[in-house]
Amino acid sequence: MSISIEPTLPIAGQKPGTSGLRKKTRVFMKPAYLENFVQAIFDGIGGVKGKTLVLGGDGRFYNDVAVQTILRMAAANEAAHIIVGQNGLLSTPAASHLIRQHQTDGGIILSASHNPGGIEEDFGIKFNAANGGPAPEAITDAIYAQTQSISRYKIWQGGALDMSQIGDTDIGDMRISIVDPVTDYADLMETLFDFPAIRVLFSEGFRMRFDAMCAITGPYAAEIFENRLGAAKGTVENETPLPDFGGMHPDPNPTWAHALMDELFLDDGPDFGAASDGDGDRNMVLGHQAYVSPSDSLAVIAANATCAPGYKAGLSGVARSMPTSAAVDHVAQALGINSYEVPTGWKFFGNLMDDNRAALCGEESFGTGSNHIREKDGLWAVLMWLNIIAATGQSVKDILSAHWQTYGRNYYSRHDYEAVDTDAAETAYQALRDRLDGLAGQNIAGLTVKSADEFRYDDPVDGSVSTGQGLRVICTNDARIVLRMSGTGTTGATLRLYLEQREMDPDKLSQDPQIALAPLIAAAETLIGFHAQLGRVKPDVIT
Ligand code: VG1
Ligand code: CO
Repeated sequence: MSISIEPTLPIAGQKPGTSGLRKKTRVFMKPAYLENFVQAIFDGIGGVKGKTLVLGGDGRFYNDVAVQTILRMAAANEAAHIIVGQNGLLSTPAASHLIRQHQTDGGIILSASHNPGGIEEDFGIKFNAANGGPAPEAITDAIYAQTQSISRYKIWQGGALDMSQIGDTDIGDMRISIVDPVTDYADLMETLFDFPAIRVLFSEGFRMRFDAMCAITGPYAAEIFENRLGAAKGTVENETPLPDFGGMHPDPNPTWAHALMDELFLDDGPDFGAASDGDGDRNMVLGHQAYVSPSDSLAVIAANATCAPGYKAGLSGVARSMPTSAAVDHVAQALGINSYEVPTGWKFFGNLMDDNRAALCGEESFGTGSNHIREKDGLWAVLMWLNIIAATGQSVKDILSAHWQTYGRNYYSRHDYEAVDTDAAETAYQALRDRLDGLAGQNIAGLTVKSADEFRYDDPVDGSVSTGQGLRVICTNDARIVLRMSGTGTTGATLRLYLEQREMDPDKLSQDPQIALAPLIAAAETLIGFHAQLGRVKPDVIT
């Protein structure tokens, strides 16, 4: 085989964000852009000589080209074995599972997740470690350092590889195993959930709609819901993954999955609805005329997980990202288990799961998962809800109301201001940051501030410290305002405002969250000035 060593120069801006490196696809298509970053991954993890990696992506535009490049670079860097999904496809949860199942040295996932795809949209790449989880900051920092000093990359010169046939092939001394992307993952789900009980539910006429949003979960969802669980054919819509996701924005939330929302709120709408994102790690859960906020979903799952065979022994602990509502904390307290609070991004849950401190984790951004893998897992969450419905015989709406009656309700909403001018966003963020120390005791638009700080995380397992993880303003009436800058956007800056208000009065548990949170929304405007300072009339996305 012929290996060439190509001279190259560092390319600015290859710093991984909340979840890998995400840029416009055209940026990734520039000469050496992908190659530099892949070589930096290899060098940043101490080389890949003799190692085994998993490789796959969500099928977005450029996935196929990038898979070829990465395979040829892995061969030139003397990797021993690459396990790759057929046609270069793997959902993020399936990739995490394969890394663990085959005990590989890690994996490379090609996705910009919930960001739109296509030549004019976004592409991304991230490295997952041997535990199956997104690389922790120590590794992403090492990769970034390599991008800043890189002088060469290695690539095998050869023709295109056929990714369509399942089986093994070799390039030089490196073995490539092309595997079915769905089967192992679907098998894992069968070990965790009560498939016979869910099958009975469907056989009795339970109606579900799953919107795969033309992204990676279509084939997984069709196999699991329709083939293995007997849901009616056509339950899964937008089933075929497309390079541009059919022009859709594959983010499962009420804004981008509005067609599904509309259907579930019809008088004769289905009993249950769900959607997933570009790479399959997010989920939105809906009942007939009921929307489950991700923070509530986490809490309900924590309270009911023992319904599912894989969790019948109980949860060792739970964890949530800082901006996620405290609803799950109240369940943890009742169960007598620990609840951990980590920064935004799934990579922070890995240590807690590896150390068996947390078995269930969640983020307000439609991410939920457990220690069955080390990524959030959209279909897992949907199956958990189906299992809970089958076990309790209750509707989603009834499960939610009962939960709030028992634990109280944490009204919650996130307001996103997207593509804000970067300097203006940084100025607004810094202005609040500068005021934090003096806020305690102040009255802001009628609310009294109890404490305010910038979140930092001291990892209890490895002692690592992560600073600058979002601004928190906590009020005396069990309310909270959080402000963060997104680390996944690719255009300007995205400011995320997180609002939370706890309500214990049993007669006030079914309000519209935007109304229940109105005083907080007003206080946030006074503090941050989205309208007054940034000229934004309303948020771009409300979840
Ligand atoms: C967002 C979410 C965060 C999530 C991340 C990756 O990050 O807020 O909770 O972990 O996306 O999800 P940010 O930095 O933009 O707020 V995915 O499904 O895009 O990998
Ligand atoms: Co995702």
